Amino acid sequence: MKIGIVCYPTYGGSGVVATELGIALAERGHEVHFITYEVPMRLQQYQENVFYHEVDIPNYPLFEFQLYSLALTGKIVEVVRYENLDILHVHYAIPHAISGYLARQILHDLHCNHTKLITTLHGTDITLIGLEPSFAPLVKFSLLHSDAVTAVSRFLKERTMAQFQVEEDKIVVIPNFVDTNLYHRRKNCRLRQQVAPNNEPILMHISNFRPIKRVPDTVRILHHIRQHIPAKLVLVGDGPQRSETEMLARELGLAEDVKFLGKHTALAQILSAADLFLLPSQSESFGLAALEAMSCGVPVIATSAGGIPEVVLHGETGYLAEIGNVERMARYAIDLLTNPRKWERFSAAARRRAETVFDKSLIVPRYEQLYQQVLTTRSSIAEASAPRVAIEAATSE
Ligand code: GMT
Repeated sequence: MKIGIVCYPTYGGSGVVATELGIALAERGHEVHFITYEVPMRLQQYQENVFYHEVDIPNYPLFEFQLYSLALTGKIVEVVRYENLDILHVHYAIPHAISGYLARQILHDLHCNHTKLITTLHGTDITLIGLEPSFAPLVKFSLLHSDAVTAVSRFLKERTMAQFQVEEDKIVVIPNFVDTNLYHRRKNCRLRQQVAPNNEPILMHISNFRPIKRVPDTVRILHHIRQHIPAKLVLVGDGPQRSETEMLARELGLAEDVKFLGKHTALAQILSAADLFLLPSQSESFGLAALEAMSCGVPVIATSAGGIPEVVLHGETGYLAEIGNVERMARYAIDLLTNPRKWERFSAAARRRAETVFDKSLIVPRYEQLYQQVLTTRSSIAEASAPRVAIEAATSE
């Protein structure tokens, strides 16, 4: 198949999943065209069957705000038309699903109407930004007019159905995946020796440091743990809450025990240094970073927010606590860190769950099947008979 992938290329789970999916599809012999405004972060090497089309966003004095969605639409039209794509797979509803829909309407007028539109929902496009009154009707419209919609967890599917009154059979759950051959625990990790010279246990967190991740809670958890046992915390990534988190570490006298590594791509090596992964999020549709940690044999201590319980099994591959309950998360961490046999059991179970449930060899074929399925059904866009009632309902919410 010839597949176009639209995603946010920079830091963020949706772009990571979209890029890894594109690479995996290319490895399976499909021709994959990425349409993004920057080379996707995880697409740093030459890859057979992969092509990259940059969205050029024109600057003009009249446009006080850049017209990304329209520039993207124009690029999609060009690529679909001249590369003759079968599938256009957009990741993150806003504005990608709308740009995809608009592009397809334009292509229809150009007598190019065989391409199917798939939308994958990742999380905040439904749970946060998608709720904005100015965006909600657009999200609903784009879901109704996609040939297929996927969600990365059951939680996200249910939330979407409830929020946008979308029919159950409109959304297919295809969970995120990990390459367990790449994400495995490496021995003799140098980071470990640098951060914990006295072999202290290492807690780790990886994210884009947005408020929804509650990164300062990782420092509060360390603070509680250190009242009982020594430990270090490694924070990977960058974003709005980094300064606040650094300040908190200094205030609590933990500046020497918290290492901020900044943004990194060599996550499998870095994760190999960790004894526990912390994910104290306020909301999380899936928690890809937790899955990558589990694949490296790192048990996860997280909140029970959103789709996290679908990934991390409480009492088996990690522990879950209420949002903000840093004392409880610290107690769980101490329990695992002071009980080596239990830690070994959790570590092995985490790795096994990644291998047997979320390995890319199990999940990527599910996208291929979905593509095949939509390719054999009639195009829905040509009719353009939008279910008006549903759209009006979303507008009035
Ligand atoms: O939260 C992020 O790190 C970025 C965000 C995105 O859409 O780029 O991530 C969402 O998608 C990821 C991949 O599907 C999920 O693993 C994350 O749970 C989800 N984030 C939230 O729901 C907050």
